[in-house]
Amino acid sequence: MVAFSSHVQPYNGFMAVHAIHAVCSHDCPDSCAVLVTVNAEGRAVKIAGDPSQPVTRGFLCGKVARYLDRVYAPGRVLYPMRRRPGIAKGPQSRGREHEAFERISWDEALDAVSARLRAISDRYGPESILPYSYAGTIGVLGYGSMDRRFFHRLGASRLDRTICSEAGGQAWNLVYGKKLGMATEDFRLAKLILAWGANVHGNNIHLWPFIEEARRNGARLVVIDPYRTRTAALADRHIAIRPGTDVALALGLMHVLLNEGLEDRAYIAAMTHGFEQLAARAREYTPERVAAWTGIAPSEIEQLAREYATTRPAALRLNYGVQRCENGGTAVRAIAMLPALTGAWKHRGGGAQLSTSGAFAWDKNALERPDLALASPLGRLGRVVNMCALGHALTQLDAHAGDGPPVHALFVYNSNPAAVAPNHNAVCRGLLRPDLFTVVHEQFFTDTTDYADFVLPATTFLEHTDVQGAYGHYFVQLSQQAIEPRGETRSNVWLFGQLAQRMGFPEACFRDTPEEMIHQALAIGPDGRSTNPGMEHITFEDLERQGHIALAIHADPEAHPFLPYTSGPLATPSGKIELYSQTLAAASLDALPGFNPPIESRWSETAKKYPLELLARKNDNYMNSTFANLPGHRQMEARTNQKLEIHPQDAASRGVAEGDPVRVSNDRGAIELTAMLNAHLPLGVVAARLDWAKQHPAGANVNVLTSERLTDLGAGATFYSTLVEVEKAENRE
Ligand SMILES: Nc1nc2c(c(=O)[nH]1)N[C@H]1C(S)=C(S)[C@@H](COP(=O)(O)OP(=O)(O)OC[C@H]3O[C@@H](n4cnc5c(=O)[nH]c(N)nc54)[C@H](O)[C@@H]3O)O[C@H]1N2
Ligand SMILES: Nc1nc2c(c(=O)[nH]1)N[C@H]1C(S)=C(S)[C@@H](COP(=O)(O)OP(=O)(O)OC[C@H]3O[C@@H](n4cnc5c(=O)[nH]c(N)nc54)[C@H](O)[C@@H]3O)O[C@H]1N2
Ligand code: SF4
Ligand SMILES: [Mo]
Repeated sequence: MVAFSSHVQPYNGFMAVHAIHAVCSHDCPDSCAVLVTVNAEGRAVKIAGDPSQPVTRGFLCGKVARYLDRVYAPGRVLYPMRRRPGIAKGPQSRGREHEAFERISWDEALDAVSARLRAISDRYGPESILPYSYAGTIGVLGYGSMDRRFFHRLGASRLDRTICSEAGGQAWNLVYGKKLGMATEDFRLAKLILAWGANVHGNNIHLWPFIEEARRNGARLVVIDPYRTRTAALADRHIAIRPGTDVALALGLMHVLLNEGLEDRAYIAAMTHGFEQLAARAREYTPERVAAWTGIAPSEIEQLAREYATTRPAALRLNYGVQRCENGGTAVRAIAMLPALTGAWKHRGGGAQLSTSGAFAWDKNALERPDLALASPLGRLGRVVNMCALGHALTQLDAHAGDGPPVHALFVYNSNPAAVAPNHNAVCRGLLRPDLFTVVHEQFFTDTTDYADFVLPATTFLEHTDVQGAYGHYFVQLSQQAIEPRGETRSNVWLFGQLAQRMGFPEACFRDTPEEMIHQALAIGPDGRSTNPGMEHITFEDLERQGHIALAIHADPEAHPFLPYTSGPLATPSGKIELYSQTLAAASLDALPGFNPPIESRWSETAKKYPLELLARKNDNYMNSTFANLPGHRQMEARTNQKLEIHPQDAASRGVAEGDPVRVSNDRGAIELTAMLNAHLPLGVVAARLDWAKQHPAGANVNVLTSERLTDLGAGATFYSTLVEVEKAENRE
């Protein structure tokens, strides 16, 4: 364990303390720099933001400010556990998890799990083993390194990690080639900020002070979101667009600004490809047509277009909210084109940010070692299974008949699929299969551990070392281990290294230490510096000393502000910003953005039976399903816990009043919630929150309603394209 700054001070009069530099590893754009104060007994006694980090500037969100409640929670899984003989899988042991499992040693656990995986691989082929992980930690090692090596060497199926950002990511790359965006700190220079499908206050709080600074200097904030988030409530204007209609709005804005000659011809000529084709398409999207889809008045569309095109600098914070609809890929493509038409990228404080992750060129090959698949029994990389269709993969046993065996073993880590995956009922049916072997590496007894054969104890970011980039800023940060792992908790790197050795994999890379792997991620060269593009000035020792180091593009922002997409060539086929996509044309897809209403929307046949559009939302004080088990965090969400928010008119027409129990249902499932009237919702739109299913009296969560249908680009999840009906619960037969 290496201390970042080990200044010894008196604490409580007796004990020595030191502060260690860590990084919040939760799946959040901010990747906060954290200082953990540890007392002489090795216990973390304080967690705070590191004031020296230029973006996260010394404060933490409400969830992580209470992180010690999580690390030291009485419910932590501290030891390897095996399901007791005779205890069936499923929700019936909820609340009695410690009785359903028995404690075993790590040796027993590793032996038993590796033996079972080997037997399943021998019998059904290695692709019958499916890893299931997402972003429990976004540390570079914890997210994907030793685990990938292990599963490649095994020949297991590969998971297509599409549940979050793939639609938007692919869409952005079709337009710009690479996920870059304006520097977060530069939002303070903007005069107009559009937060489009971006709950800044809830999900990206460290951008908020920069927005506030801009507003103190005269900037206006406009929020485009069907839901009145706190961000929207605090904005100068909230445009409550109907879900899934952003493509139409973006094209409508283009229509107006092109009609009025407000585009930047010089920028368009220099930097873009396909302008004439896009302009022709945009001509079809008159404000009147767009108003009919979006529910936004034509005059408001015109005003927004003029304001956006004539205010400089104009900043767009586009987040992943818009791409959780069936047409979400196209929505991101269309919105991303707006700053290309107005030339907003040219001005510091202008442009857009969806993600900054494309700037971090980690050495993924060294970390993940896809070459190890050649040594697997399969002799090649395993087939790919889309994580959004887990229910399908586990229940339709011939689903993969064409490309491999059914899934017989599921290895879950960094994720809680029995809460977060769409079509929850299908997922749970799959997890209940008696012939499915399930291992879960976790910090807590989640919804998913209810279905596990083995539960293995995982560390938190205070208990392991990692290196991290960000998708909301341009700093590389080292996260140092602050405390000894509680109980027998172990990191992802340790677990998969150990399992590989039990499987008899001879490759030396399975014995790499975290520090060696950080060197590999940075591709440290002979002179001690990283050889990754944009990181050449970074050494491990400097990271240890400073905690955070800006990427080269952001090393001296005052002298050389980063203005992405202002010079070429870009990483697109044409080398330019692609308003017309040759890639899509070649795939026989629409090369231009065009509006198609989602199948699950008010315009579809299904809406006759299920007329309400549901937003199955995240919580400001949880991280997806993380924190939902902690009483302090639940208290912070008490207002909306297990509520169904509904417009008063939609409620009245169903005889529903505030506080009534309501049944929310569709063909996939049903859940009982409590009605909460919300006049800020567009008519026909309802909202509910993601929660642990086991927190609900009937063991359900909103994902009983969401579908496994995939987005138009990137095969992503469509949580925000869900049709339901609502009735008073007493009306049930
Ligand atoms: N506190 C907190 N922070 C988080 C998370 C969390 O759960 N809690 N999750 C993290 C994760 S995993 C991610 S991916 C990021 C996501 O960050 P965001 O992209 O901000 O995530 P969402 O909350 O999914 O969506 C943002 C907003 O989009 C709106 N929206 C839904 N449908 C539409 C639509 O059709 N059009 C438009 N214009 N808006 C729409 C939603 O109402 C929501 O308020 O946040 C991260 N940060
Ligand atoms: N209805 C609905 N569903 C959604 C969303 C939504 O907005 N609405 N959002 C979707 C989105 S954007 C995302 S990204 C996904 C998120 O889905 P997940 O990535 O599954 O997110 P979490 O719910 O945060 O669960 C992460 C789990 O990893 C565990 N964990 C944390 N650190 C470690 C570690 O170091 N090792 C191991 N082994 N485990 C660890 C945590 O304890 C936690 O239980 O959810 C999706 N599901
Ligand atoms: S969840 Fe996000 S805002 Fe909160 S501490 Fe972590 S990185 Fe920072
Ligand atoms: Mo996400």
